[in-house]
Amino acid sequence: MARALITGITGQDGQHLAEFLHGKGYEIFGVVKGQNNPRAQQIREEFPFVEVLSGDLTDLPSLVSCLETAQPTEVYNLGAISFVHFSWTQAELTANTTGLGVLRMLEAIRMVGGQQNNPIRFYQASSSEMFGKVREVPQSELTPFHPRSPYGCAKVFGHDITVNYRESYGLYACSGILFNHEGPRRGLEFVTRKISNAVARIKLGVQSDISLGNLDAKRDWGYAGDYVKAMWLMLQQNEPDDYVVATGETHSIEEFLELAFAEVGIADWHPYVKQDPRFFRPAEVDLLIGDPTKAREKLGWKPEVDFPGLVRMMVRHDLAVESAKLSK
Ligand code: NAP
Ligand code: G4F
Repeated sequence: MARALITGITGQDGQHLAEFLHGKGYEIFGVVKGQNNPRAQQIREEFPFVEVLSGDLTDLPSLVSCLETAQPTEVYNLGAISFVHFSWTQAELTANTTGLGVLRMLEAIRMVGGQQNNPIRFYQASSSEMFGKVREVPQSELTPFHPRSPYGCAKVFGHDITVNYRESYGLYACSGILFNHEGPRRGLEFVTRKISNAVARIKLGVQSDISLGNLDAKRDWGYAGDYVKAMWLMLQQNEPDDYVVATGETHSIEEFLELAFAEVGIADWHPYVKQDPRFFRPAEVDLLIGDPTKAREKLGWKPEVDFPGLVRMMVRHDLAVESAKLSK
């Protein structure tokens, strides 16, 4: 039976991936950090088919122990400090977790899987943030990196060390360069969910406005449920490789606001949106738009949910959640 070990199981992608792999009949092990992580219980309740293991990307022995217990055929390294703005606040922690954490997992795989014909297939969650101040439009697997945040720098290290271990040790190691992907499981700190949640609360009269930073930034936004399928497909190929996963469309924060407010019948969003210097970044990534040609041609992958569908899904979800809270 196929066995998957997932770091970042308590995050957005970890939950989608666990659901997806469960549907494919995998035995699933999820790594949870901390001595009493409150999100571990949520995983046990919502995903009873996941065996929760204790581990931390900053602690090599714990990763070895997780691998020894799970004996996985596939490892998905989704764990990271993933909030770009936060990475300026705790840059060293970000480098240690998001960057060096990848190296630790690769070393753990070498230790447990053996040096020759290592049977463990490895997926690294690389990011379009690595393109940063973009050198070309759209961005493909061949576009040079120019990260703009401690997070982006850490992801470049994680990406490069994954490629290096593949080339040095013949590991089956893939890196998915995923562009922004969202959905109802997105953390409230990220701009899309912050907006969908606020729009729902404004519609219900429990919040008056929303404070945001730079509204001009453009992102290639897709649906997380579509993107975890691409992760899995990468590990089912004959040869390991790196792939851009994106929709090939870009939209501004203002466009997201427009659609989100329209979904609850508010035609003009401007009176509800304030700008606050706290939410601007020391260095911004102005424009991201991916070229997913390779993923489409070699993996047969394409996104199912489009931009209006994504905004609608998130706003409707948050409206239902916030309404339920009010009726309690
Ligand atoms: P997320 O919701 O923020 O989840 C991050 C996960 O990492 C959480 O489960 C978190 O655990 C875990 N984690 C943090 N520090 C850890 C540590 N020291 N050891 C082990 N686990 C740790 O992120 P996501 O959106 O699901 O993204 C998944 C991965 O894809 C991340 O690596 C992210 O950088 C990358 N990525 C995301 C996107 C996107 O648009 N979503 C795009 C490109 C790449 P706790 O819950 O305990 O904090
Ligand atoms: O939603 P965001 O915080 O996502 P960001 O920075 O693009 O990073 C996400 O996508 C990356 C892939 O490209 C991942 F690697 C990473 O882990 C994460 O999942 O911000 C999006 C844009 C930025 O330009 C930001 O400046 O929205 C702008 N923004 C404007 N006001 C805001 C806000 N972002 C946040 N989080 N909060 C605001 O109030």
